[in-house]
Amino acid sequence: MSEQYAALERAIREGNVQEAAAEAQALAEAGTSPLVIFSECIEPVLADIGDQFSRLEIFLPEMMESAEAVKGIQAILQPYLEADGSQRTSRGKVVICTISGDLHDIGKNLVCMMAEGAGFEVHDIGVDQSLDKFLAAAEKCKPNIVGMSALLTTTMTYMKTVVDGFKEKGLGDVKMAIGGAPVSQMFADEIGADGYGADASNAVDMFLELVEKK
Ligand code: B1M
Repeated sequence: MSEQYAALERAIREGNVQEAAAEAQALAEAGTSPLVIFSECIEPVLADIGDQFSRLEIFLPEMMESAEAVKGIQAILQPYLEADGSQRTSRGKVVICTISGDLHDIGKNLVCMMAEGAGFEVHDIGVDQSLDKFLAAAEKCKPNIVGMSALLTTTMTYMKTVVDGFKEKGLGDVKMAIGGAPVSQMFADEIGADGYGADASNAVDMFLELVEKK
Protein backbone atom coordinates (compact mmCIF):
# COMPACT_ATOMS: atom_id res chain seq x y z
CA MET A 1 0.00 0.00 0.00
CA SER A 2 1.26 3.46 -0.89
CA GLU A 3 3.11 5.46 1.77
CA GLN A 4 0.46 8.23 1.63
CA TYR A 5 -2.04 5.88 3.34
CA ALA A 6 0.27 4.76 6.18
CA ALA A 7 -1.23 7.06 8.84
CA LEU A 8 -4.81 6.29 7.77
CA GLU A 9 -4.11 2.55 7.80
CA ARG A 10 -2.59 2.78 11.29
CA ALA A 11 -5.59 4.76 12.60
CA ILE A 12 -8.04 2.17 11.20
CA ARG A 13 -6.09 -0.75 12.64
CA GLU A 14 -5.92 0.98 16.03
CA GLY A 15 -9.63 1.86 15.85
CA ASN A 16 -8.73 5.51 16.43
CA VAL A 17 -11.91 7.23 15.21
CA GLN A 18 -10.65 10.81 15.47
CA GLU A 19 -7.30 10.21 13.83
CA ALA A 20 -8.87 8.13 11.06
CA ALA A 21 -11.35 10.94 10.30
CA ALA A 22 -8.59 13.56 10.34
CA GLU A 23 -6.32 11.52 8.04
CA ALA A 24 -9.14 10.80 5.59
CA GLN A 25 -10.11 14.47 5.54
CA ALA A 26 -6.50 15.50 4.89
CA LEU A 27 -6.30 13.08 1.94
CA ALA A 28 -9.61 14.32 0.51
CA GLU A 29 -8.59 17.95 0.93
CA ALA A 30 -5.34 17.20 -0.88
CA GLY A 31 -7.48 16.05 -3.81
CA THR A 32 -7.58 12.25 -3.43
CA SER A 33 -10.98 10.97 -4.52
CA PRO A 34 -13.00 9.28 -1.73
CA LEU A 35 -13.46 6.27 -3.99
CA VAL A 36 -9.73 5.93 -4.44
CA ILE A 37 -9.23 6.22 -0.67
CA PHE A 38 -11.71 3.36 -0.25
CA SER A 39 -10.39 1.12 -2.99
CA GLU A 40 -6.67 1.68 -2.39
CA CYS A 41 -6.65 1.82 1.41
CA ILE A 42 -9.82 1.16 3.38
CA GLU A 43 -11.07 -1.96 1.57
CA PRO A 44 -7.69 -3.76 1.53
CA VAL A 45 -7.10 -2.88 5.20
CA LEU A 46 -10.55 -4.21 6.17
CA ALA A 47 -9.94 -7.38 4.13
CA ASP A 48 -6.68 -7.91 6.00
CA ILE A 49 -8.38 -7.21 9.34
CA GLY A 50 -10.96 -9.88 8.40
CA ASP A 51 -8.15 -12.33 7.62
CA GLN A 52 -6.45 -11.57 10.95
CA PHE A 53 -9.79 -12.21 12.66
CA SER A 54 -10.08 -15.59 10.86
CA ARG A 55 -6.58 -16.52 12.04
CA LEU A 56 -7.52 -15.53 15.63
CA GLU A 57 -4.79 -12.88 15.63
CA ILE A 58 -7.38 -10.27 16.59
CA PHE A 59 -10.84 -10.63 18.16
CA LEU A 60 -14.30 -9.19 17.70
CA PRO A 61 -13.81 -6.02 19.82
CA GLU A 62 -10.79 -5.01 17.71
CA MET A 63 -12.68 -5.67 14.46
CA MET A 64 -15.55 -3.58 15.84
CA GLU A 65 -13.26 -0.68 16.72
CA SER A 66 -11.76 -0.67 13.24
CA ALA A 67 -15.28 -0.74 11.75
CA GLU A 68 -16.23 2.27 13.91
CA ALA A 69 -13.21 4.15 12.59
CA VAL A 70 -14.30 3.38 9.02
CA LYS A 71 -17.87 4.51 9.72
CA GLY A 72 -16.42 7.82 10.97
CA ILE A 73 -14.41 8.11 7.75
CA GLN A 74 -17.55 7.52 5.67
CA ALA A 75 -19.28 10.43 7.39
CA ILE A 76 -16.26 12.67 6.70
CA LEU A 77 -15.92 11.60 3.05
CA GLN A 78 -19.60 11.76 2.09
CA PRO A 79 -19.61 15.50 1.20
CA TYR A 80 -16.47 15.03 -0.95
CA LEU A 81 -18.17 12.20 -2.80
CA GLU A 82 -21.23 14.35 -3.48
CA ALA A 83 -18.98 17.12 -4.77
CA ASP A 84 -17.36 14.53 -7.05
CA GLY A 85 -20.26 14.13 -9.43
CA SER A 86 -23.61 14.86 -7.90
CA GLN A 87 -26.60 14.69 -10.23
CA ARG A 88 -29.72 16.43 -9.12
CA THR A 89 -32.27 14.91 -11.50
CA SER A 90 -33.75 11.68 -10.17
CA ARG A 91 -32.57 8.62 -12.04
CA GLY A 92 -34.98 6.34 -10.17
CA LYS A 93 -35.75 5.06 -6.69
CA VAL A 94 -33.79 2.40 -4.82
CA VAL A 95 -34.79 0.72 -1.56
CA ILE A 96 -31.66 -0.81 -0.09
CA CYS A 97 -30.56 -2.64 3.02
CA THR A 98 -28.44 -5.41 4.49
CA ILE A 99 -30.24 -8.71 4.56
CA SER A 100 -31.84 -10.47 7.54
CA GLY A 101 -29.33 -11.73 10.12
CA ASP A 102 -26.53 -9.51 8.80
CA LEU A 103 -25.24 -6.34 10.48
CA HIS A 104 -22.45 -5.40 8.04
CA ASP A 105 -23.25 -2.02 6.52
CA ILE A 106 -19.99 -0.33 5.48
CA GLY A 107 -20.19 -1.58 1.88
CA LYS A 108 -23.93 -1.00 1.65
CA ASN A 109 -23.45 2.59 2.90
CA LEU A 110 -20.81 3.16 0.25
CA VAL A 111 -23.21 1.91 -2.42
CA CYS A 112 -25.88 4.33 -1.06
CA MET A 113 -23.46 7.27 -1.17
CA MET A 114 -22.45 6.49 -4.75
CA ALA A 115 -26.02 5.92 -5.93
CA GLU A 116 -27.16 9.21 -4.39
CA GLY A 117 -24.23 10.97 -6.03
CA ALA A 118 -25.32 9.48 -9.37
CA GLY A 119 -28.83 10.89 -8.96
CA PHE A 120 -30.82 8.00 -7.48
CA GLU A 121 -33.35 8.59 -4.71
CA VAL A 122 -32.09 6.12 -2.13
CA HIS A 123 -34.20 4.78 0.73
CA ASP A 124 -31.77 3.01 3.04
CA ILE A 125 -33.81 0.86 5.43
CA GLY A 126 -30.78 -0.27 7.44
CA VAL A 127 -29.46 -3.69 8.38
CA ASP A 128 -30.93 -7.08 9.35
CA GLN A 129 -34.10 -6.63 7.30
CA SER A 130 -36.60 -9.36 6.55
CA LEU A 131 -38.95 -9.82 3.60
CA ASP A 132 -41.89 -8.09 5.30
CA LYS A 133 -39.77 -4.95 5.90
CA PHE A 134 -38.70 -4.95 2.23
CA LEU A 135 -42.31 -5.32 1.12
CA ALA A 136 -43.47 -2.52 3.45
CA ALA A 137 -40.73 -0.21 2.15
CA ALA A 138 -41.59 -1.09 -1.44
CA GLU A 139 -45.27 -0.39 -0.78
CA LYS A 140 -44.36 3.03 0.68
CA CYS A 141 -41.59 4.17 -1.71
CA LYS A 142 -42.56 2.43 -4.98
CA PRO A 143 -38.92 1.76 -5.95
CA ASN A 144 -37.60 0.77 -9.38
CA ILE A 145 -34.92 -1.29 -7.66
CA VAL A 146 -34.58 -3.24 -4.42
CA GLY A 147 -30.92 -3.57 -3.42
CA MET A 148 -29.69 -6.21 -1.00
CA SER A 149 -26.28 -6.51 0.61
CA ALA A 150 -24.87 -9.59 2.41
CA LEU A 151 -21.44 -10.20 3.92
CA LEU A 152 -22.02 -13.59 5.48
CA THR A 153 -22.32 -16.93 3.71
CA THR A 154 -25.04 -17.75 6.24
CA THR A 155 -27.20 -14.73 5.31
CA MET A 156 -26.77 -14.53 1.52
CA THR A 157 -29.27 -17.37 1.01
CA TYR A 158 -32.04 -15.14 2.41
CA MET A 159 -31.77 -13.02 -0.74
CA LYS A 160 -33.68 -15.73 -2.61
CA THR A 161 -36.49 -15.47 -0.05
CA VAL A 162 -36.81 -11.77 -0.90
CA VAL A 163 -36.62 -12.31 -4.68
CA ASP A 164 -39.29 -15.04 -4.49
CA GLY A 165 -41.41 -13.03 -2.04
CA PHE A 166 -41.62 -10.07 -4.43
CA LYS A 167 -42.66 -12.36 -7.31
CA GLU A 168 -45.32 -14.03 -5.14
CA LYS A 169 -46.77 -10.61 -4.25
CA GLY A 170 -47.01 -9.70 -7.94
CA LEU A 171 -44.12 -7.22 -7.65
CA GLY A 172 -41.98 -8.95 -10.28
CA ASP A 173 -41.48 -5.63 -12.13
CA VAL A 174 -39.34 -4.29 -9.26
CA LYS A 175 -35.73 -5.06 -10.22
CA MET A 176 -33.78 -7.04 -7.63
CA ALA A 177 -30.11 -6.14 -7.22
CA ILE A 178 -27.58 -7.88 -5.01
CA GLY A 179 -24.01 -7.40 -3.80
CA GLY A 180 -21.57 -8.11 -0.99
CA ALA A 181 -18.33 -10.06 -0.65
CA PRO A 182 -19.71 -13.65 -0.70
CA VAL A 183 -22.16 -13.18 -3.61
CA SER A 184 -21.42 -13.33 -7.32
CA GLN A 185 -23.04 -13.03 -10.74
CA MET A 186 -23.48 -16.81 -10.69
CA PHE A 187 -25.36 -16.61 -7.39
CA ALA A 188 -27.50 -13.74 -8.75
CA ASP A 189 -28.45 -15.90 -11.74
CA GLU A 190 -29.18 -18.86 -9.47
CA ILE A 191 -31.64 -16.96 -7.26
CA GLY A 192 -33.25 -15.02 -10.13
CA ALA A 193 -31.90 -11.56 -9.16
CA ASP A 194 -31.78 -9.00 -12.00
CA GLY A 195 -28.36 -7.55 -11.23
CA TYR A 196 -25.11 -8.06 -9.31
CA GLY A 197 -22.58 -5.38 -8.38
CA ALA A 198 -19.01 -6.32 -7.44
CA ASP A 199 -18.26 -2.91 -5.92
CA ALA A 200 -19.94 0.43 -5.34
CA SER A 201 -19.24 2.01 -8.72
CA ASN A 202 -20.14 -1.23 -10.47
CA ALA A 203 -23.40 -1.22 -8.45
CA VAL A 204 -24.30 2.22 -9.79
CA ASP A 205 -23.64 1.14 -13.39
CA MET A 206 -25.83 -1.89 -12.76
CA PHE A 207 -28.64 0.29 -11.27
CA LEU A 208 -28.48 2.55 -14.36
CA GLU A 209 -28.77 -0.49 -16.64
CA LEU A 210 -31.70 -1.84 -14.64
CA VAL A 211 -33.72 1.41 -14.81
CA GLU A 212 -33.02 1.72 -18.53
CA LYS A 213 -34.22 -1.88 -19.10
CA LYS A 214 -37.60 -1.15 -17.41
CO1 B1M B 1 -17.60 -9.34 10.04
N1 B1M B 1 -17.20 -10.88 8.92
N2 B1M B 1 -18.56 -10.47 11.31
N3 B1M B 1 -17.79 -7.73 11.08
N4 B1M B 1 -16.40 -8.50 8.84
C1 B1M B 1 -16.55 -10.64 7.64
C2 B1M B 1 -17.57 -10.46 6.53
C3 B1M B 1 -15.66 -11.96 7.47
C4 B1M B 1 -15.35 -12.31 6.00
C5 B1M B 1 -14.36 -11.82 8.32
C6 B1M B 1 -13.52 -13.07 8.31
O1 B1M B 1 -13.77 -13.95 9.11
N5 B1M B 1 -12.56 -13.16 7.42
C7 B1M B 1 -16.58 -13.02 8.19
C8 B1M B 1 -17.61 -13.72 7.31
C9 B1M B 1 -17.23 -15.16 7.00
C10 B1M B 1 -18.26 -15.81 6.15
O2 B1M B 1 -19.42 -15.60 6.19
N6 B1M B 1 -17.75 -16.70 5.33
C11 B1M B 1 -17.22 -12.16 9.26
C12 B1M B 1 -17.79 -12.67 10.46
C13 B1M B 1 -17.61 -14.16 10.69
C14 B1M B 1 -18.48 -11.86 11.39
C15 B1M B 1 -19.20 -12.30 12.68
C16 B1M B 1 -20.02 -13.59 12.55
C17 B1M B 1 -18.10 -12.42 13.77
C18 B1M B 1 -18.60 -12.95 15.11
O3 B1M B 1 -19.49 -12.40 15.71
N7 B1M B 1 -17.99 -14.03 15.53
C19 B1M B 1 -20.08 -11.07 13.00
C20 B1M B 1 -21.47 -11.17 12.33
C21 B1M B 1 -22.40 -10.07 12.77
C22 B1M B 1 -23.67 -10.09 11.92
O4 B1M B 1 -23.68 -9.50 10.87
N8 B1M B 1 -24.70 -10.79 12.38
C23 B1M B 1 -19.27 -9.98 12.34
C24 B1M B 1 -19.26 -8.66 12.80
C25 B1M B 1 -18.52 -7.64 12.23
C26 B1M B 1 -18.39 -6.23 12.84
C27 B1M B 1 -19.63 -5.75 13.56
C28 B1M B 1 -17.24 -6.26 13.83
C29 B1M B 1 -17.93 -5.42 11.59
C30 B1M B 1 -19.11 -4.82 10.77
C31 B1M B 1 -19.38 -3.37 11.13
C32 B1M B 1 -20.32 -2.73 10.14
O5 B1M B 1 -20.40 -3.08 8.98
N9 B1M B 1 -21.04 -1.76 10.66
C33 B1M B 1 -17.30 -6.50 10.73
C34 B1M B 1 -16.36 -6.25 9.69
C35 B1M B 1 -15.86 -4.82 9.57
C36 B1M B 1 -15.93 -7.25 8.78
C37 B1M B 1 -14.86 -7.14 7.67
C38 B1M B 1 -13.51 -7.12 8.37
C39 B1M B 1 -14.95 -5.97 6.72
C40 B1M B 1 -16.30 -5.82 6.00
C41 B1M B 1 -16.32 -4.52 5.25
O6 B1M B 1 -16.86 -3.52 5.71
N10 B1M B 1 -15.59 -4.44 4.09
C42 B1M B 1 -15.12 -8.49 6.86
C43 B1M B 1 -13.88 -9.05 6.19
C44 B1M B 1 -13.93 -8.95 4.67
O7 B1M B 1 -14.88 -8.45 4.09
N11 B1M B 1 -12.94 -9.49 4.03
C45 B1M B 1 -15.90 -9.29 7.84
C46 B1M B 1 -15.42 -3.20 3.32
C47 B1M B 1 -16.63 -2.94 2.42
C48 B1M B 1 -16.44 -1.62 1.67
O8 B1M B 1 -16.67 -4.01 1.50
O9 B1M B 1 -18.88 -4.85 2.44
O10 B1M B 1 -17.63 -6.15 0.64
P1 B1M B 1 -18.02 -4.87 1.25
O11 B1M B 1 -18.78 -3.99 0.16
C49 B1M B 1 -18.31 -3.79 -1.16
C50 B1M B 1 -18.80 -4.84 -2.16
O12 B1M B 1 -19.05 -6.10 -1.59
C51 B1M B 1 -20.00 -4.18 -2.80
O13 B1M B 1 -19.66 -2.80 -2.79
C52 B1M B 1 -18.94 -2.49 -1.60
C53 B1M B 1 -17.96 -1.40 -1.94
O14 B1M B 1 -16.98 -1.83 -2.85
N12 B1M B 1 -21.33 -4.31 -2.21
C54 B1M B 1 -22.45 -4.18 -3.02
C55 B1M B 1 -21.75 -4.46 -0.95
N13 B1M B 1 -23.10 -4.45 -0.88
C56 B1M B 1 -23.55 -4.27 -2.15
C57 B1M B 1 -24.86 -4.19 -2.64
C58 B1M B 1 -25.01 -4.02 -4.02
C59 B1M B 1 -23.91 -3.94 -4.87
C60 B1M B 1 -22.62 -4.02 -4.38
O15 B1M B 1 -26.22 -3.93 -4.62
C61 B1M B 1 -27.37 -3.83 -3.86
